[in-house]
Amino acid sequence: MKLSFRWYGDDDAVRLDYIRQIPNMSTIVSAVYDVPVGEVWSRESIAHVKAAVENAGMRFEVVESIPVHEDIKLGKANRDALIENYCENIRRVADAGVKVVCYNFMPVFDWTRTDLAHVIPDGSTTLVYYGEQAAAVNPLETNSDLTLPGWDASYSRDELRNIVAEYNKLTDEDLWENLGYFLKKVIPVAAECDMYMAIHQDDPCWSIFGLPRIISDEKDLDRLLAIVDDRHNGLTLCCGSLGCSAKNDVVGLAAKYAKAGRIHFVHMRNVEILPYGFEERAHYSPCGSLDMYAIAKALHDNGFDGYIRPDHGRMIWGETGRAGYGLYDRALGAAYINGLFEAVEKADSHVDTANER
Ligand code: DNO
Repeated sequence: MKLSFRWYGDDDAVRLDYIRQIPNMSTIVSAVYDVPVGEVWSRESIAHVKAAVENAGMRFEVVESIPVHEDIKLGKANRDALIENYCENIRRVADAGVKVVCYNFMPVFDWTRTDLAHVIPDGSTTLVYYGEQAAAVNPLETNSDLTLPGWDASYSRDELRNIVAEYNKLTDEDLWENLGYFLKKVIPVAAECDMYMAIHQDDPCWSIFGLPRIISDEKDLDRLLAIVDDRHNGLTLCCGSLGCSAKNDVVGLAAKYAKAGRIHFVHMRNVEILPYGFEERAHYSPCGSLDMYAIAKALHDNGFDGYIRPDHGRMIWGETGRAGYGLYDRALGAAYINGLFEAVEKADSHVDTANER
């Protein structure tokens, strides 16, 4: 397991030298943020991120994300040029030493919550999704000023409405077709550069604001992996995205896809499933619905040796900042991940030693 941490570049209030002080922290997950979606990243900007990370004593080996332009997802006439730009970005980050690219294929809105600072009994604040609040934060139908770090803020409300109107004409099957078209062009380039593409599941793993969403469960993941049956077409296993629905057995999925060699990146996060939605919780298993030990063991036992990062944290100890992406609670998550993996690895080596005796 290679422990990693997401960093939003020079504008991130969380400093690289602080991240470096988390035990076992080796890798920074980042991206180029100064180029509009769909365009080619300059080699200078990529080199800038790499140098900052390396100067702080870590490696820049995971990109999260190279965003997929909406016109690719919509299958529009200009998609070939946009896909060529995407491929060029893969080549460029590969040249800089990046090994994994995380991306998603969610129409318009990336991860979505209905309250970014819900106070829980211990006094910390967390991100929640309550079904009954979803309509109130729908930026298409309300004046909600909700924005999340994953949303592309460059669209005006009218532009959003137009794009959504285009998606409304698309069926799930159309979206699958557009994803297939994209993968058949991108994966061969990734394979050439030995870059592991790692799709992120829809978060939450159901349709929101009436938009199609197709990467939500085991059947979807099987279908996705079969489109191009090559290890370079792989997954970011996002425990919290899959785990916010009881229909997904995250431990079973971790075991299955790790065994197949298709998980290249893991987001570790615990959530509490509620009858009306879910709440993000501290990473420790008893704090939520997921068995984080069992997930770590399933990954380890099935040969996973890729990158893991703690996912969103609560805001604790008075910290303020980017929703889900403060330092303190994510650092606690990272320390916990270290503990889980030390336990499963040592338990294994003790069994081996006992067998040898
Ligand atoms: C949320 C993140 C997502 C993720 C993208 C990948 O915190 O996990 O925004 O980066 O979906 O493209």
